[in-house]
Amino acid sequence: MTNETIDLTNCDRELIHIPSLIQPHGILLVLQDPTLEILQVSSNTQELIGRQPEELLGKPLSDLLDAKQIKLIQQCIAEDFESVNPLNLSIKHQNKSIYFDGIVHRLDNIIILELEPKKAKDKTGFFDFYKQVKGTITRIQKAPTLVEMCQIVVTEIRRITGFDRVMVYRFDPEGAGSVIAEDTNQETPFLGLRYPASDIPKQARQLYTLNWLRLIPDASYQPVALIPANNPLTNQPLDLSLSVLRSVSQIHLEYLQNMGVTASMSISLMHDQKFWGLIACHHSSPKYVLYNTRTMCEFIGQVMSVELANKEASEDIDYKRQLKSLQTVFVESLSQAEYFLDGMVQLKSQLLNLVSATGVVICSGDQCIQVGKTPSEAEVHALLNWIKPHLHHNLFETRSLTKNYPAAESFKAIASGLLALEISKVHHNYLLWFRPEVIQTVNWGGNPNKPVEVLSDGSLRMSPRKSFDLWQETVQGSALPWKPCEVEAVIELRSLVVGVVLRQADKLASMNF
Ligand code: BLA
Repeated sequence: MTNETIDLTNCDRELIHIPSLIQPHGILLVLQDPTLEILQVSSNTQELIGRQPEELLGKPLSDLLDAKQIKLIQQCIAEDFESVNPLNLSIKHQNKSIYFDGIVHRLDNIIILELEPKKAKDKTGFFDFYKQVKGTITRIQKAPTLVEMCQIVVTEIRRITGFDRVMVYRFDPEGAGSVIAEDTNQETPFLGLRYPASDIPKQARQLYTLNWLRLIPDASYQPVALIPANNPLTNQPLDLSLSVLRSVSQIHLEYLQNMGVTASMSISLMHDQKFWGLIACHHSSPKYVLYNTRTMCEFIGQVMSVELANKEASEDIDYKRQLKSLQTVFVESLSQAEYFLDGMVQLKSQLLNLVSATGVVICSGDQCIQVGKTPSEAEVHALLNWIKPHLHHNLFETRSLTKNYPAAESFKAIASGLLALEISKVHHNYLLWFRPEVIQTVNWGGNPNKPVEVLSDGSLRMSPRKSFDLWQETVQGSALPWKPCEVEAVIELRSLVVGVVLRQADKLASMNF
């Protein structure tokens, strides 16, 4: 059983954007642009509008919708789709009108129209929407910290939608994630639990950055096929990346069932154009959420995404101020220093404080001065030789050195965290900061090591875990992470110190002369 075989069937490879199936809570129609002839249709039309799919194929859309509605769709096609969705549509069946939210998008030279049934014609307008979200937006903006903002968001989304559980799920740099805010009526909290990166594979993350909201009203649904199965213009499976009804990966449905979740909705959170996390909603019974309500939730997610930058900037504000005043000390002292090593040694306690380190080594030429708790001189020399090819923009940063540099095992207790700065390669000037190991307990929502299943054809697949009960892991060899503001302070220090190094080089050159 090689890793390669598992790789071939792993979660990242599933083509989830072309399942050729939809969820059954709506109808999907593929229309020729601009004639609006029906090219492909989902096979559930009999159940929802009393028409056989075969009898609709090849017909103009006017066979289903009246002239006024057709005109509306034609106008939409000429406009920006996102702003017109949803369309208020109705189809006559046995002298009764069936009302739908029509959600339309373009895919190359075809139009995809999805119809989600609703009880009655929707009369809510912009002002109703505005009234509903206005207070929420103000509260989000006023929240003093990131965590408080997340708490407001989960409470508001739960109030608007009525889900059993609403969470903010934040990704960490490894792609795993933790629940950092929760509002629920369920007994067992998920707050603080961590989930591995493979719970949301790469291609799913990609789709969630295109589509900010995803609704699965009933995870135990029977998928609905498209007729014909392929897009007749391309003879390829229809790309459902932007479809709201796209059928969900079987593995994820199993995952939800194992978790005891019947309905799920998630809203993407983006920060600096990166996928930052999700607002994840669960319900223990089937739950449909109207398109307008979904738009409101999506809008809250977008406002929260914008606010993430502001909240992150105001995090650690006092600490950032402290770092700035330390920098002033460096500017004053270094402007007088003639030699790099002397200048730095005089500032040794400030050097430690600048990044909250417990040890620092100042290297110049073949001399190294150790301050606080650091590895031995010989260990520092060996480490420095290893670091040099691993520097990126003069920096190397890790919170678990043994992962990259196994020789660190012997000194991990005092130096699991390393922040290394190259000041001058030519003059061999380096600063190395260390942080001790902090043994941590990680609370996983179930064992994160996925079981591998052998399928009937002999192939292997990773399967979702069966139990989501608390699974504790003791993590060794890790220090507290370096904060972005600390890394920034070190980068700024470099530009100050480079001046001293140049002065020193000039002085030495003139002495030699
Ligand atoms: C999708 N996985 C998802 C989604 C979430 C999670 C939120 C988005 C769809 C949705 O809203 O339900 C994961 N949900 C979580 C996590 C929490 C939560 C971490 O509530 C924590 C509280 N999943 C697996 C394995 C595979 C896998 C082993 O466990 C693959 C082999 C796949 N997850 C998977 C796939 C999707 C997914 C393929 C995309 C589903 C789709 O959109 O079709």
